[in-house]
Amino acid sequence: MDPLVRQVFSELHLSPGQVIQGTFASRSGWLPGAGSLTLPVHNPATGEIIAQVEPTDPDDYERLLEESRAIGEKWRSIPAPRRGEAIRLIGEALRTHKEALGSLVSLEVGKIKAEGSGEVQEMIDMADFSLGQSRMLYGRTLVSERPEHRMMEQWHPLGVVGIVTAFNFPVAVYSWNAFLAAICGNTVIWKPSPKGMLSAIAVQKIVIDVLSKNQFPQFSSLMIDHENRLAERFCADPRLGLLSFTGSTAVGRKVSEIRAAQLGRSLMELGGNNAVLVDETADLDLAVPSIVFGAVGTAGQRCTTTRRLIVAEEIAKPLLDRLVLAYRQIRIGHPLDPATLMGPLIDEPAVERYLAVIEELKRLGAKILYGGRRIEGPGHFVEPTLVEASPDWPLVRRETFAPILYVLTFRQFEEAIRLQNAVPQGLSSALFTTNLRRAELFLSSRGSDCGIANINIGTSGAEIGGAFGGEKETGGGREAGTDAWKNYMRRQTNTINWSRELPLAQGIRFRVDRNQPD
Ligand code: UN1
Repeated sequence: MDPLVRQVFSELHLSPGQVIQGTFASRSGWLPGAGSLTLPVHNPATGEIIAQVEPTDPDDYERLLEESRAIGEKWRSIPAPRRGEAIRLIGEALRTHKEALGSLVSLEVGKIKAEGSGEVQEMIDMADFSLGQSRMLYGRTLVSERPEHRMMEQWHPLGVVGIVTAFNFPVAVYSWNAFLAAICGNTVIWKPSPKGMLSAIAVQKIVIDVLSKNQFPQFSSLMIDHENRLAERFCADPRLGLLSFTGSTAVGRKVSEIRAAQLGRSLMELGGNNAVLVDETADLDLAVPSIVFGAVGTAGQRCTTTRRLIVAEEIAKPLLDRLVLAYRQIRIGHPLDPATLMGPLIDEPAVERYLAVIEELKRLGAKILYGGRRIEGPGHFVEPTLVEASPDWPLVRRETFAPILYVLTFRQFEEAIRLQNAVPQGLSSALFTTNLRRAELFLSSRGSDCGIANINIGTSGAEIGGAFGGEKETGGGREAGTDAWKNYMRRQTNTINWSRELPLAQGIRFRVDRNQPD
């Protein structure tokens, strides 16, 4: 085993060479899996197996649910600012292990080290944010229409919150949900993607270590699923006060239907098809690096990845020349090599989906300006691809989780906005311009229809302080910043009568004269 991997494993208490347990129940601790089944963890840059994980025994599912529910009764009776203190301590532990955890994320999902560490920083930021929020679970006092009555709103926890996360942000998305859910008084059960399970286990170990050292209840449980044997049961479980799902639109749609059928709450963060618009007044020194980071960062596997470039005809040539030059300099390689700017795709099926799109583009006669090939050798590497496309092609409307950037052009600015909005997804969007009127139009109700709309910065790399999520097929959910905490709570309206009368609302008179026996 590589010395770095050994060091990362030992710092994060993962035993190299031994099968790692993948189930943590809040009271029973780590549970053995069922029989001899183990799941390999691959390094997508080399194809090597770096660990073996024992998935959750389906027979343990009930125990996970019931223990989480039981521990929730204790957890929710701890005052919210104390719960915030638990999250602060987790944030401190994440600071200590930032480098090791960042490296593990890079090793497991192939994002470059800077992005792996950036993801852990996103968790630390979420911990700080949640600590502050734990003192701000504000309800309102309302004026009553009746004399000597007081009304107020309170927020209460939902119970057990289910969190399903995707491989591309194997740890940060847990923190968006779990840290806020926890300060709100919920317990959580986390089902990570099987392609990001080792990072999830490492995070779970950090969390439980902090909680047990500080005598806090274990609010976070983990289950590693195999072939979706537990996922369906989990998503359909009416005992979950909320199911937060991050993943593809296709799966999210199914999960949403199951939840809606039982009127259960869900929080959806699904696919994006994000565009950068560049008008003829744009500062290309800002636009070029933003487009490259947006399209190539995380090898095009972010939900916020820039997938469409919508550029004014008169500026297309200079912009594309600069982009091709920049693409040529992108160092592709092992994600832990500091010179690398783009790592591998997550697995072989992802490479096949990339190649299928390239084939489709060739059939359509598209002009590929850069890239379009797989890089032979070990690992799942492909070239970042820049291609002229037509907005009418069905593949431009789809989200392909790969570094393929479609270039479209426009003449009128209104047309650019129309193109931006003409896809089923609505996550992130950006406009590069120095024209104030266009900037404001883009952000107005006649502009971008996305949950995120930026001026002179790219589509990806959002800060946690803003609510994160999008419209249409992106699912409508908002996570992380501003008032996303309300997702994890139920609202209760209280009316308190401190008078000696019983006036009814709306002035209704309803009274029996005698209601006491003589
Ligand atoms: C995702 O790809 O699921 O804004 C999340 C960003 C990151 C989060 C991406 N902060 O790109």
